[in-house]
Amino acid sequence: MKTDPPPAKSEQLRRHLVELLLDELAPHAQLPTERSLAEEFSVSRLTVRRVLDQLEREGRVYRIQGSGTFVSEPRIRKSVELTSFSEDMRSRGLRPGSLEVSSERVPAGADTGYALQISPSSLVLHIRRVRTADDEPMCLEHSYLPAGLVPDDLSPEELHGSVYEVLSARYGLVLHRAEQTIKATVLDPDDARALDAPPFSPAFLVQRIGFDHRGRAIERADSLYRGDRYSYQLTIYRDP
Ligand code: 16G
Repeated sequence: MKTDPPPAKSEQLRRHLVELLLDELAPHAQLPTERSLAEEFSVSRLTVRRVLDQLEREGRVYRIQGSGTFVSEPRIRKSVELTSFSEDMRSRGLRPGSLEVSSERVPAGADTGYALQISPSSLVLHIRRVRTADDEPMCLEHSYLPAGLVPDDLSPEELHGSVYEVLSARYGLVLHRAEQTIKATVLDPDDARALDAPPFSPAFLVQRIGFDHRGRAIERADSLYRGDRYSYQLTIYRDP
């Protein structure tokens, strides 16, 4: 029987380092020295350097001259993860809540139907909530879920807590990807009252269409955040 030849030593070294980076070393931890890697894998230091150059180009490690090679930060930081309001607030050390909760089944209409890939006359569950952080109004949320995927109504307690947790526990619906647009806007008097903010004060409108693993659109949402209480933090990278 023909077997594949063993990978070249430089490839073995590369695989070993990638495993170390993925499983063992924390961001900013130092990698073994070039000399010890060269000895361990019986390769020249030039070979080690080439493998490290490649990892550096991929953004997996960074080097500090005279000090050594270190593990880079992971590319996706918490702040750009696809989170729910509840997770977002908890990660900031705040207690999430909801006020003025209502839900009703209504026809999707043209825009929501288009976003959710259903006909305008199909029903959606429209959930409206004022979301709070440590009891302070932060965000006014309108969420539209296809009634075909969410056949039962949510109880008042469920609507006050995390809707994403209910969707996952009850229907196995889990957001995998979302398309999101952030716009600057001002609060009209009704929205300002709900958010306990002055009329026409600045706000962010974040519009989300969320998809599950199968690519089905499972939510369209408009979240209106008070501009004085909320900041949107992104960590962005330039390709190496
Ligand atoms: C976030 C989502 C909103 C979703 C909600 C669920 C944005 C812009 N919007 O507010 O679409 O309905 O989380 O939060 O991120 P929950 O699980 O705490 O109810």
